[in-house]
Amino acid sequence: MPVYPPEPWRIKMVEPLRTTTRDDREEALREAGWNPCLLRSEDVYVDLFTDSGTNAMSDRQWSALMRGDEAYAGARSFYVFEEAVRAFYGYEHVIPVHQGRGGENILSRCLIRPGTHVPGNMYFPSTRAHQELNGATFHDVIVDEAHDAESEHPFKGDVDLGKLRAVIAEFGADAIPYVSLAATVNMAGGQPISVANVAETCALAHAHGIPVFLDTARAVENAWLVKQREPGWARASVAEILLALCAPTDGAVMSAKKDSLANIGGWIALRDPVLAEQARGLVLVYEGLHTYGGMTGRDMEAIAVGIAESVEEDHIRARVAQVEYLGERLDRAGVPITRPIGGHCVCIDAAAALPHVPRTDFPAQTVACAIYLEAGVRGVERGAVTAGRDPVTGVNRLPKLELLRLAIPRRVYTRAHMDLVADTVIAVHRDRDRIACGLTFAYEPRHLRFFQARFKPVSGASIFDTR
Ligand code: PM9
Repeated sequence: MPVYPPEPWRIKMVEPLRTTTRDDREEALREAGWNPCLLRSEDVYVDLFTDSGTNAMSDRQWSALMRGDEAYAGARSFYVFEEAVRAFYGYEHVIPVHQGRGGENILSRCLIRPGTHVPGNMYFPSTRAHQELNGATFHDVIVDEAHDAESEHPFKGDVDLGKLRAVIAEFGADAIPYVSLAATVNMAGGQPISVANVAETCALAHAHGIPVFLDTARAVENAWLVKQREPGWARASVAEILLALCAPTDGAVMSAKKDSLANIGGWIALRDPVLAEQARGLVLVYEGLHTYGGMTGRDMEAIAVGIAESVEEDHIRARVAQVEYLGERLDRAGVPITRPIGGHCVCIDAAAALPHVPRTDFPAQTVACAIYLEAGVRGVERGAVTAGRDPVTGVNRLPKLELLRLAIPRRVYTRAHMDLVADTVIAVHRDRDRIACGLTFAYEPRHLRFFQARFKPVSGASIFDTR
């Protein structure tokens, strides 16, 4: 059995869970149009749909909520929040937003002009959607290994500098408003970028006058993986590595719903005072006043505490170890997963697991349904459904990775839950030949289609139907 280190917390409050029967789940999934995203959470037993906003707050965070200053303008809580972001991430100008995509909207509107090009280390759906809605084309410049589930490359989030150079050479620096980096890379399975590669990417971009912005949603998890894997960083603290990751970049967009152990919130953090002033102006239009950005004062207080807790080594060690435990259990049982195991999730390589389901019939969405039916475990498709259509040609994108992601909320589930998830996935994989067909769209929304799409089995009434 893989190691499961004890958690550095104990449980003070519980949220009862409802258990369901197979019949209950079949009915719920049909009503949800074969899209686990449309299930009611009461019909889910272990919810690994996302680690975003699903974290358990500490008693210190709950206490901080009581200190929330709900003044409309200039709330004390904003200054507490601002100070925490400055201290731990190292950027001067801190602009609150309601969550990550609020920041993506503002940054894209500030910098992107129609016809421009944004290179980045793999796309993320909401990030790319904002870039495309503002008229840019995204270019994936991540290392090739990131698209290979089996590659053991320790830094699958790294930028391939040759690919970045080629994009700059093809379109010219003037047509590139910024480079969009992420730490860790979610769509590759929570894979880290090395400190050295962030520095090299920034040096190359800056030499052409192109700024670099970092998606820091899971940069603390990235820092922990740097400490484990990157030569020269083993003795540094996670807090020091986090600062080192951010230091060469021009700014960051943050969803505080991830690393920062909060249920809502985010920020844009910048070095350039002129850009910061422009961003504040748009925050006033789209989010709220520039000292709350769509958050309450108590949200900002809870985030400030969460930021400090997120870099505590006992916390981050246990958090990533829980993810590794689940991944190792699946790996040892022969379930194909993305390797190395990432920071926030375990991803099942659904194309490898269900070779008899064509890519166009969405094998990862199909596996998501199968594991829900088996035991009420919810994951999310991260493959062709999430990739969507090319906005210009309308053709379905077919990414190399066809993954079913199991994202683990922080400080929420126990080892017994992880064992239940592992046993469920192993059972579905053992009986995979019983899955007779994949899924096809019954309703396909235009934007971020994975959230609200409805499906039907390609043949028969169920994915298990052999007719
Ligand atoms: N990530 C996730 O489940 C939540 C919704 S999926 C669109 O992984 C990165 C790297 C993310 C992310 C959300 C956002 C958007 C930006 N960057 O959800 O708007 O993983 O706070 O953040 C989700 P918000």
